[in-house]
Amino acid sequence: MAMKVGFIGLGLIGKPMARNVLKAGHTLVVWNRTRDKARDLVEEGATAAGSPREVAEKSEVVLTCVSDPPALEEVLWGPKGVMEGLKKSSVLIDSSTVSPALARRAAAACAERMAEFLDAPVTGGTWGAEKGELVFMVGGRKDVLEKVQPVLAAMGKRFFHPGGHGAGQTIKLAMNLILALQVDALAEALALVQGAGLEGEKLIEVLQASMARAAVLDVKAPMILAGSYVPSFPLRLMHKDLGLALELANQIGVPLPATAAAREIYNAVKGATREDVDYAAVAKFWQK
Ligand code: NA7
Repeated sequence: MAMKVGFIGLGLIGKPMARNVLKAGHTLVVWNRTRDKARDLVEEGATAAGSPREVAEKSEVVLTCVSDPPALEEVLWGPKGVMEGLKKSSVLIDSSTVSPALARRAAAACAERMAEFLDAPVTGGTWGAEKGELVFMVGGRKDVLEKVQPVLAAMGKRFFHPGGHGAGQTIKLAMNLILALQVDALAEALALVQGAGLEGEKLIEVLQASMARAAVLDVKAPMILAGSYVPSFPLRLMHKDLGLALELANQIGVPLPATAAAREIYNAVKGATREDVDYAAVAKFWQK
């Protein structure tokens, strides 16, 4: 069933997601802060809106995928924001990674407008977004998730529903905490092995045949060994996610000591690196 879909935030993940919505036959209205990024989608059949409000006015389903909490607040509540135009019975789906508290605030604002909300962060990176094979973690009502399935199915292959509003974001922050620590641990172990005069590849070979085998090894170990960090998932966003995990942990009184230590390392590399790099660049902390 074709739906009227709006998409706000055409970044590394957002744009391929929006393109797949269009390819699946839905009507697509788009808005991006830097307008040029919408141009190719318009050539492919989307309509460019002048503001997030206009996107909302023209859509049954509004998707947002922006960098961080301030960016989401800006597109939802800023001047000409989504909340000014959101239609009754429409569904706002946020695929940015933000705090569960912000997700619940967005859900409450939608409810005031008789609209529905789902927090729906994703995993799978640009590769998964391009293939339409993202994995979604969805917080909100199950019947709303079912209602927007025709749209989500264009972008993803698996949909988990861990609970009510904010649950998707909670799971996403927990997952990214693990990825950040895994890559940090890999970088630290490589520093040990290389510092002892062995080739890093020797460690990777053994890891791949051991209990320590993990998917991040396939993608991130070659980056670290080559010292080449073209962003697939930028370090600035992983740094943001670690901050969000610690913020949540502080609110609910759960200690996350390893995450706190890792965030300091990501913070040091972020502060010392001018270009946009992948989070595997955390290894630069040990590379002199
Ligand atoms: P990108 O490629 O950094 O894209 C970020 C997007 O967010 C991009 O469209 C930005 O617009 C937009 N953005 C950032 N700040 C604002 C403000 N203040 N107002 C409006 N729009 C804004 O990120 P990804 O696509 O890789 O990731 C998106 C989310 O998914 C993020 O939460 C990840 O953690 C997961 P721009 O083009 O810069 O004008």
